[in-house]
Amino acid sequence: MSDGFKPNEIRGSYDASRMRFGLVVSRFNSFITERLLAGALDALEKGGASGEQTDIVRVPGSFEIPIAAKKMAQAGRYDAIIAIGCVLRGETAHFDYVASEVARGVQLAQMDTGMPIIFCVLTCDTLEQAIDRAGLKSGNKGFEAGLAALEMARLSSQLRTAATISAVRTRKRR
Ligand code: INI
Repeated sequence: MSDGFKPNEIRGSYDASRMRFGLVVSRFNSFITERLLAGALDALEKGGASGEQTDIVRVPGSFEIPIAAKKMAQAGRYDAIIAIGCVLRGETAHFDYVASEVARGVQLAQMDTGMPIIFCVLTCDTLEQAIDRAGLKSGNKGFEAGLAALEMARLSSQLRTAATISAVRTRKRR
């Protein structure tokens, strides 16, 4: 690659100014999800988001996260959404259904709507593992999700602008 070859690089940042965020939080295993929520809000606040720019929506369990997240995305009010839940493996097969459907549903919702939906749903074998990921040994996955939301909100905005610029360039070349 020659020194003169300088591709354009498009990236997000952690700057939340003028950005709106939605958080959908499962009440099931609230001992964990409330800690993840606190971590996510901490990251958003550090990025410069204000309370007025941020909405929290509560749902009964992780299985209900995708439908709520999709409706929030369709409302067109947010720049990014964070989905927060905690699925713990119990004695039944319920875990596998809930864990796989919430992951699939969130991915479908973001692909259908084009809205970044950050996946902050813990799927753990034990409560101890979940506690570790909700602020103890392994940091707070909610905080990491907050950072990802900041970055993806800004990146989406950059990509909208980049698409506009390239459309204008193409029109000029014609
Ligand atoms: N919901 C969770 O968020 N985590 C779980 O661990 C869980 N388990 O194990 O049952 C769970 N179940 C409830 C489920 O998400 C729905 O709310 C319920 O099935 C009603 O649709």
